[in-house]
Amino acid sequence: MDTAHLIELEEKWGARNYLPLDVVLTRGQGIWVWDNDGKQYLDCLSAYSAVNQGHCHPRILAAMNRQAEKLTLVSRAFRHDQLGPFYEEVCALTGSHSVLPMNSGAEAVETAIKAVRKWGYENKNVPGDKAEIIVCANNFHGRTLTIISFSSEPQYKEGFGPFTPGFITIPFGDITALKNAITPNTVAFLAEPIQGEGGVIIPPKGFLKKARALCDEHNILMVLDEIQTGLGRTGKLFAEEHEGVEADITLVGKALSGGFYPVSAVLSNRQALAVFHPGDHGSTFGGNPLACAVAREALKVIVEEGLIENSAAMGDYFQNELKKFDSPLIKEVRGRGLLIGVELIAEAGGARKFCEALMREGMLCKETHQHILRLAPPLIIQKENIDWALERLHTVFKNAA
Ligand code: IF1
Repeated sequence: MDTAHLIELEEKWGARNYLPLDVVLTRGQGIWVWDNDGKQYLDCLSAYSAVNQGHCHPRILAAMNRQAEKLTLVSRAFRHDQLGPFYEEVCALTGSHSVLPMNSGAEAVETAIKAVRKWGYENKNVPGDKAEIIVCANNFHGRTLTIISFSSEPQYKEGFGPFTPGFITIPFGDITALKNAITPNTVAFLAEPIQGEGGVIIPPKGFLKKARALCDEHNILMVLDEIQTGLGRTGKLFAEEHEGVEADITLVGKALSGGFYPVSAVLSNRQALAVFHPGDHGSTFGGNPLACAVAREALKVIVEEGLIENSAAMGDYFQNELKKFDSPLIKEVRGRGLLIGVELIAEAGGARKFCEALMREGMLCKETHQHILRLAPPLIIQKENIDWALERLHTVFKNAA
């Protein structure tokens, strides 16, 4: 089918809740994707960090095919032979005591919210329906009603009320505000260690560590959303490691499946997940055999192929080279590992047109907010590929100046 017609079909039949670049992809391998006309692109988005292992990774593909021929779904009414090994492996790798598998990132966040509320009622004597969770402005944790209830982005909320109460918002990185927001009813502090959609915002050094100390002091659970930053993206297994912090609950999704399949998980270092009893929570697809087989292999690939180390090394290289750009359009280059934001000055006319220009040059990325270009290639990227990307970026910035 020709490309224009494919786009037409989407526009005619689909809800208009996205405004994608007009590139129709048909194939992916490693860091590369190809469109319907055979044009090749370097993927610098990695499906928002879900394909950290690269597109159609052969090992994960093989694991998925093997499992798909044997058993895909039994529901949690029965046990199956992939679940226990997945639990053990994910807990061993992440140093967790227990795990609860779900499908999407938003479901993992919702699960954590339920867990910390119940934990608070059972362990802190918080009066019924009074639990408070402290969150950060400029957050992104997903799209469900409860999650958008504490979004600070008007567009995510407008028209969707009424909202879920029980959330208190502080400025991201403001330890005094966190301290002042704590009440006897506070059960948890929920944050992204680096705000991805927020514009690749790294909190002031020491913030997470001080937040950890406050949580300990006031018997509050620290919940870190590592759905985007986790599993090697920032050059560590988890971004929290950059500050030597361990959350009580860590949320993972996206790359947990290498992009093959929605798999998410709530990882618990304390007894927060112990509040769940049979019947309290669940999901038809959560923890299914196919998901577990895919996730097991996706995790092995991250470790055995050295993707965390490569992310750190290539991320440093990419960032340093970007910092050498002397374009007047660039306000700041920042990031950790291969989660990189290039903030443009307001006069640059918005990051979207840079994404469009880069697409014409054979590079796919996505703006975040109006002025920030996000660069997040698969973690398997090599130096020569980054040099290739830098050339394209040079051309686009030169033409735009
Ligand atoms: C979309 C953004 C990224 C996330 C964090 C939870 C979730 C996400 C830190 C929810 C999801 C996705 C959602 C996707 C685009 C993408 C995104 F721009 F919208 F914000 F990555 F930056 N926590 N982020 O980043 O996970 O339920 O989607 O599996 O189009 O909404 P999910």
